[in-house]
Amino acid sequence: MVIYLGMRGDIIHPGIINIIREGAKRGDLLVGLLTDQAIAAHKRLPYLTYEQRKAVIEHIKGVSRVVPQEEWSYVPNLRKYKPAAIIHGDDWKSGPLQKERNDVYAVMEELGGQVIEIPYTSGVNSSALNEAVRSIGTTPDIRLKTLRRLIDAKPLVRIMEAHSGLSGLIIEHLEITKSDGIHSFDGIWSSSLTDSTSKGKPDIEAVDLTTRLQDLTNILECTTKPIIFDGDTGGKSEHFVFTVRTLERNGVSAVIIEDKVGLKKNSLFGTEVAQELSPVSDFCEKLSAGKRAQVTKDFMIIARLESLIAGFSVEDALKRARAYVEAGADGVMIHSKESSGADIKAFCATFRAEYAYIPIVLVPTTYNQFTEKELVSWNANIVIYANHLLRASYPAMMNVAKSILENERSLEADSLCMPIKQILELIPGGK
Ligand code: SPV
Ligand code: MG
Repeated sequence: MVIYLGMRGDIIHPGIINIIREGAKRGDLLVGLLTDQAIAAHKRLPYLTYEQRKAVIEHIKGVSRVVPQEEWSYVPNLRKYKPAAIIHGDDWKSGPLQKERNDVYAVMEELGGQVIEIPYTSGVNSSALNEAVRSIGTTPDIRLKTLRRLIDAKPLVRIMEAHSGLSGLIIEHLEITKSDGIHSFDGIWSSSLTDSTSKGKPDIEAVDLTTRLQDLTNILECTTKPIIFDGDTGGKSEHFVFTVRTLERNGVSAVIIEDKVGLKKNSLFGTEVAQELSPVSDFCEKLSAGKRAQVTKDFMIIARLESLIAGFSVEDALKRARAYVEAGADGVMIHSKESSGADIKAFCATFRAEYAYIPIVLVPTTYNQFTEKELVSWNANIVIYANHLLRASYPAMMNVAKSILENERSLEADSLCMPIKQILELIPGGK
């Protein structure tokens, strides 16, 4: 008889071996291995890919067969494989898996099968193990690949700007629990605007690439999540190929370059600043040179369309997007200052009708009334919150500075600040 066991299979510990042994004693153990898609809607992506996890699990003694479990719920697979029993640790009687447990009982009763609950192996704390894995960090190779995995696994990949190690740590660790699971940021935007602003410099490619990369190193050193690098215009093709190789070597997942020429100016400046677009063929040549230069197949070069910023039409953006995809772009970012979102929405609809699988990146700074669910309905794949942590930090610092000036002491400002004890504990190893 067939016994079903659903699992993530990322960290193998004695508790898992015990449940496999118990299952195998009772029949042929069918492992439903959760896919990236099944996990991503509820939790952080596993460290290993589905294929890597499968290769491990199918070689564990007692496992008869491994099949994908494509949903968080066990129910679809139980209906599909109709096992005689499902086996699970009894820890799901309380906590976040209670609903899944109730659903499993209902479907097994319907199928005339059994639910076997095995006492949870004490001394094994999977949250602690997960935390330990996180503290080991990552390798450039694993980090680099994660962005493509996330794009495949999630309806929308949520990226937040970091301009320092500290802001990177917020993105790395912040998690909130909502009714549909744990929400967190999936990755990091290395923004030219916030990086240069944090140095008191204008966003005009004045902070050179070497300095940008030094700042990026601070973020790389204290985070594991994938990084998308704002490559400005990419410079000349000859320079861009070096940028691509350097980013790739460091484990950055993607670079976005914009089709502007002349002195680069931030796209969100007022209309008084004229923005000049690159000739299509020059930009295509730069994209192709970058694609030829990359070593892995996973690194992504994303073409950023500035047509709407420079006052051209959605049709112009589409024409350019077609050419850029033809030249090898792995994705497109469409930008706009328009607050209604109508131009972006129109672009996305036509682009997606023509290209079913090329990722669309949106940066809803000016049209921020739309929720992530709405952006998904427009066919976006990645959302970038491009400057918010930096913009939040400035007024916070300003208030404290003003309070100290006004009161001629820091007592009143103290409640606006993080307690000293907390800041000492914030960075691991700081004590
Ligand atoms: C940045 O964050 O530097 C960007 C996005 O390029 S924007 O500022 O919106 O142009
Ligand atoms: Mg920028």
